Amino acid sequence: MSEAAPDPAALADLLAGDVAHHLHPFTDPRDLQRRAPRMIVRGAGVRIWDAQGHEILDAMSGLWCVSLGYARRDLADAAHEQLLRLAYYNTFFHTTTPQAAELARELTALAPGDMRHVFFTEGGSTANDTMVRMVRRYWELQGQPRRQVLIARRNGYHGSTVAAASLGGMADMHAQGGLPLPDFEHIEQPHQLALGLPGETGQEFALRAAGWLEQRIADIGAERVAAFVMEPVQGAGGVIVPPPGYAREIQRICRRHDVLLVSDEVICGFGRLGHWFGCQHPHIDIQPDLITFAKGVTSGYLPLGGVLVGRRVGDALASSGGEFEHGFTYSGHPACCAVALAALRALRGESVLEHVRERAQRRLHAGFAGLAEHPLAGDAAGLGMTAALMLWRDKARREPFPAEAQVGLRCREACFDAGVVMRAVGSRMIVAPPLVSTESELDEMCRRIGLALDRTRDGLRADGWL
Ligand code: PXG
Repeated sequence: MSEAAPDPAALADLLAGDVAHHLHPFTDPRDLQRRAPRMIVRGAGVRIWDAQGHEILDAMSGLWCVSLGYARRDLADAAHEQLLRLAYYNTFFHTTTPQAAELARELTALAPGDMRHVFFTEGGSTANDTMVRMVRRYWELQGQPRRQVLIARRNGYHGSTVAAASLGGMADMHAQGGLPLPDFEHIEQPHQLALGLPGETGQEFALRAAGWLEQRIADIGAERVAAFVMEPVQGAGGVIVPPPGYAREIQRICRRHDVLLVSDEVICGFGRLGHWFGCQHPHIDIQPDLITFAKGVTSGYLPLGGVLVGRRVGDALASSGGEFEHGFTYSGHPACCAVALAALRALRGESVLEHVRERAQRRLHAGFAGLAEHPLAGDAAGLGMTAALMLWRDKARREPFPAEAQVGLRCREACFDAGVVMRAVGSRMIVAPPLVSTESELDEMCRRIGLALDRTRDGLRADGWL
C-alpha cells in the first residue's frame, strides 16, 4: 500500500519551517540545514509512511514504544471517549479519577513481588526523577538522611531531565551543562564484548562486573548509598544484554549492603522481553524495590510513565504522615490512563507476551543470526524483542571502522532507503520491533536490513573505507 504523494510545494514549505524553527532532540541543527528531516505522516500496524509515500517497516517501534503497532482503533477510541467524558482532572489535593484509580490497581496487580503502590508521571525521565526523590525521601524517613548517593552505570540511559541525565551514564550528555549532579555515581556496564578479558567465561565476567558495584559501595561507604539503578537490558546504550547471573549477583550485593535496587523498565517493561517486566525474564530474574516505566504502558499513543513502589518504600511513604512534596500537572492524566488500560487489555486479550515468547523473539533472533553472516556484520545479540549487530571493518580481525567513516549513520540511512527503521549506536545497529510483528513481517524486516547492509558496504567501498 502506498500513500498519495502530497503537494511538493506544501511539503517543501513545511520542511523549511521545521528546519528554521524546530529544535530537535539529540540532533545537530547543522545536519538538518544540510538535509531536511524525513517527514513521517502515517502509520498502520508495523508500518509507517513518509510524506513522499514510501512505506517503511518500523523495526524500532517509534522510539521503543509502539509495541502494539499503529492505527489501533481500541487505543484511539479509549483516548477519544475519555477526552470527551473528562479531558483532564488532576490527582493532587485529595482528588482522583476512575481511570487513574483503575490503572493503579491494574499495574500494582501486574507488578512482580510486593509492589502495592504506583506514582504516575509524564514519561520515563520524570519517572526516574520521581524515583530519585522518592528513595532519598525514604532514607530520610528511615533516619538515614546521609543515604543520598545513587549509583548507575556508564552507557545507561535514564532520560534527559537534569536528574535523569545525571543518573544516566552517557558521557556526551554529561559533557554539557555541568552534569552529573553531585551524589550520582557510575560503574562500568556489563558489556562483555567491550570489557571482557580474553578467555573469560560469561559467568566469570558476570561476577567481575557485579563486583564493580560492591567495590564502589565500599569506596563511597554503604551508609551513604541510597540505591543502585539498572536497565535489565541497556536499550539506548546499544542493546547491551548482561551475561546470565549478573543481575542476581547485583541483587545479592544490594541486599548485603541494604541498598535499594531499582529496575528502569522504561524500555524492558510491558512485554518487550516477553514478560510484563524485564526483571522477570529468567536471564535477569531479580525482585527490585522500585520499577520505573513509561513507553509501552500506552504503546506510545499518549505519554505516561510512573514508578512502581515495593512494600518497603511504599509503606514508609504511605505511613509517614506529611506530604511527598512532588507531582506533575499530568500525573494520572485520565486520557493517558484510559489508553494505558486499553493497551493492557490488548496485551492480555491478544496474548501478546505469549506471541513474543513462543514465536516472535525466536524469529527475530534467527533473522539476526543470519544477518551476522554478512561480511560487514557480526556479534548478533539481544533478548526478547530487542536485537543488535556490530558493524566491523574486518570481522575476522575484529577491526572496527574509524569514527570518521560514520558507519552506523550510513547504515541507518541505507535502512531507511531500504524501507526499514533501524537505530545506530556508534557502529552497533539495533532494533526493537513492535511486539505484535508477525513472523513474516520480522522476516521482511531482516531481508530489508540485509539489503541495507549490502548497500552500506557498497558505499563504504566507493568512499575508500573498505
Ligand atoms: N529510561 C530508559 C531506559 C529509557 O530508554 C528513559 C528512561 C526516558 O524516558 P522519556 O519518556 O523521558 O524519554 C528512556 C528513554 C534512543 C532513545 O534513541 C531512547 C529513549 C528516548 C529517546 C531516544 O534509543 N529512551
